[in-house]
Amino acid sequence: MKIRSAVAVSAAFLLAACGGGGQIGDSNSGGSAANKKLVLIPGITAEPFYISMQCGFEEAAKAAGYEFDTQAPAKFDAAQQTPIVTGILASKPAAVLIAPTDDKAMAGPMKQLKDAGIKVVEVDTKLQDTSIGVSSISSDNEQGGKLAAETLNKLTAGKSGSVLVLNTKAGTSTTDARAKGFEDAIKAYPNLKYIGQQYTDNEPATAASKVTATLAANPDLIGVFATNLNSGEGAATGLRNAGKTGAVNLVGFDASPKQVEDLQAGIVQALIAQDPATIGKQGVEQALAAIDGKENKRNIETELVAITKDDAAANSKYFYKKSC
Ligand code: T6T
Repeated sequence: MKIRSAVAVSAAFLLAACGGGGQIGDSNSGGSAANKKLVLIPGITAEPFYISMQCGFEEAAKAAGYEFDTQAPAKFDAAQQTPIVTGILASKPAAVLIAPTDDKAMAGPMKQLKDAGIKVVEVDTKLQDTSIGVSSISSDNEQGGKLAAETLNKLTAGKSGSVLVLNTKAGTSTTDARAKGFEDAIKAYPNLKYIGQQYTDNEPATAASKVTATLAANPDLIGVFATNLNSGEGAATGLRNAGKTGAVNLVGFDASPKQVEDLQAGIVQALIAQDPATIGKQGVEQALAAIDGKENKRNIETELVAITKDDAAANSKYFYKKSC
C-alpha cells in the first residue's frame, strides 16, 4: 500500500480517463467502469492516523467491488490539498472521501466536485458549509477534549499548576473542537490554571519549542494537552529536552507508534485514541449510499478511548498503523 505523489497520480488519472489505460496509484483498477472508483484525500501523507483510515477505506472499497485510490498533500495545508482536488475532477470518480485541511478554504474546491456530480463525503475534518458533503464521519472531538481534561485532572490528583493546550492550525475543525471541549471542561478544576492555547502549525518541532518556551515562562506547568498526533509527538520531545519527563503530565490525542512508545516510556501519561479505520469504512458506506441514491446519515461519530500505560496492552487494537 503506497500513497503516490499527487502529480504522478493525477497525470495517470487523466490518461486513464481518456482511455490511456494502465495502473493508477493504489487503485486495483480491475477494469470496471471509470465511475466505479472511490478516491480518498487525507489531510496529510505518511501519517499513521490517515494511513489507518486508508486501511479501512481500502478494505471497504475492495469488498464493494470498487476501484480505489488515495492522494494526500505533503503538508496539512489547503494550498497543497486544493490542486489534488481539482486534479481529480477530470477523472470523475463516483465519490471522493476527503479530510478538508481548512473548514472554509476547502469549500470552493469541494463544491467543484459536487457540481461535477461527484459525491463528497467528509472524513475526520469537515467544512463549516454543510451543503457540500453528503455525510461527515469523525470522532466526537469536543467530547474528546472534555475527556482529555478529565484525564488530566485524574493524573494531577489535586496538585495545582498551569495547563497548556497545543492546537494545530485555526480552521482545523477537529482540533479546534478538541481545544474547545478541553477549555470548557478544565473550568471544573480550579487547581488547574488554564494558560491558553498555542498553535503548532501541525509541526512537531514547533510543538517542542512551544513547550520549552512555556516551561521557561511558567515553571509551575503541570499539564499539557496536545490536540493531535504531530503536536503530541513534538510536545513529548520538548519535555524530554527540558528534562521534565514525568514532571509535566502530557495528554496526547491519537495513538501513533511513536506516541505509544512515549506512553510506555512514561514521557506521555495518557492518549485519547480515535478509530480511524472505522471512519474510513463508514466513509465508504456513506459514499455507496449516495451513489445508489439511498438516504445518507449526515453526521456519524466514531469511538474514542483514553489509554494509559497501565491499560495500553488491553487497548492495543486502538494503536494506529504505519502500513496496512
Ligand atoms: O488527530 C488527527 C486528525 O483527527 C486531525 O484532524 C488532524 O490531525 C490528525 O491527523 C493527526 O495528525
